[in-house]
Amino acid sequence: MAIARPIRVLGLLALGLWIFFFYQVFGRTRYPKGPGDTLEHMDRDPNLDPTGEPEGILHRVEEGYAPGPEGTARINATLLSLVRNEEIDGIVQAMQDLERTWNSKFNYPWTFFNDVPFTEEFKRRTQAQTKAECRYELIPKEHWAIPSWIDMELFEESAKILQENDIQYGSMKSYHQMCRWNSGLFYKHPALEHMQYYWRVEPKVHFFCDVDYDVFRYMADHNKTYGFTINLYDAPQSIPQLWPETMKFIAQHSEYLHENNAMNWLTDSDRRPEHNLKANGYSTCHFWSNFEIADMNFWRSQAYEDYFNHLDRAGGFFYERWGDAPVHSIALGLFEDASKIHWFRDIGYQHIPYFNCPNSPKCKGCVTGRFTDGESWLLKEDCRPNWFKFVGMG
Ligand SMILES: Nc1nc2c(ncn2[C@@H]2O[C@H](COP(=O)(O)OP(=O)(O)OP(=O)(O)O)[C@@H](O)[C@H]2O)c(=O)[nH]1
Ligand SMILES: [Mg+2]
Repeated sequence: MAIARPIRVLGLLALGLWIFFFYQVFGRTRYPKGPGDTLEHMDRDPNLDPTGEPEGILHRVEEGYAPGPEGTARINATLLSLVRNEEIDGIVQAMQDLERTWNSKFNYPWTFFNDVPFTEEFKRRTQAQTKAECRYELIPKEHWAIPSWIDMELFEESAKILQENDIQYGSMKSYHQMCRWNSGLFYKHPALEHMQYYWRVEPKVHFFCDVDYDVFRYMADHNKTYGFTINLYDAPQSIPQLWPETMKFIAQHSEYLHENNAMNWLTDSDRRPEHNLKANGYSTCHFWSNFEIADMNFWRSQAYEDYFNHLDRAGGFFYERWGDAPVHSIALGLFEDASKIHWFRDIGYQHIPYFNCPNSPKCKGCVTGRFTDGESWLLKEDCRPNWFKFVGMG
């Protein structure tokens, strides 16, 4: 019996819809659901181990952390945020998380930076989130401006290539300026002249775990330079000349290499050989710098100053999209004692789409050991196992 053509078409359409429906429900690789999801990428995820506070001396609230001059237990340190007026909701949310889990106990000041003046609304709403002092600082023009030696035509051409390679924000001028400022200028702002440590906070990030000790004094007491939570691979197309330029610098300044450096970590080519290849010798693994707790004396050292100036002159902050994360990470990996780099495994953290979520009763709102809540391909961006292997944890 012949079936009329419109009916056949409808039948086929219905069948197609059913196949699509079943594929959506059962067929697609779903995003990772929780504990153990990243295990295929490493033998054992340390985030699944019960996590407590770090060992050694810890300074607690009882020692005197009230807001104002009574808070004498505080050291020279600040929470630090480069942020736009339009991001007010995002920074308020991030402040609420960090105040709830940590700073309402320790009352470290917040310092906000912007390339344009902060609005009164921004000041009012951010100050309302904390008992601690808030400072609002304008970035000097000469710190933000694109350097005179950058050829803007070449920048525009390069931006097109970055865009073709799907490099996020590659053609956005201000993004390049932001990366350069975060790499080599923020700690030169007069408002930070007397500050030694900072904790960098971005809008919309989340903090999940109660932290009951002074993390800045932890850094000082344990002689730590840099603290991180997440390690990621970078897009090699954003930094093809970063490692070659770094090698040129090292050839001229071998005296800056630390004897206990992390060169083996920086140059790993076992886990993602094609990344190392495309980045010309650098694994692209870096400390994800939207979270960092660090000692600015390292950035102020002669080694880092010379390194930053070398990179700045080479132009890659504009002709490529060198981020402050790989720049900071490479400098730390080469010029610092690797034992001064600390994984803050106990600080539950999220910047979309990645997490650090420890196994601890102090944490709420994240899934223990979950690395991402995005698509499953994001898992391969995880390079924490490289660091764990390097420091002998994995
Ligand atoms: N004042 C100011 N802040 C900026 C500018 N560009 C970026 N920032 C801040 O710099 C930080 C990093 O910028 P983001 O846009 O978050 O960059 P990202 O983290 O790589 O990208 P996302 O995945 O979109 O978060 C954030 O704290 C921003 O608020 C700018 O032009 N002016
Ligand atoms: Mg961000």
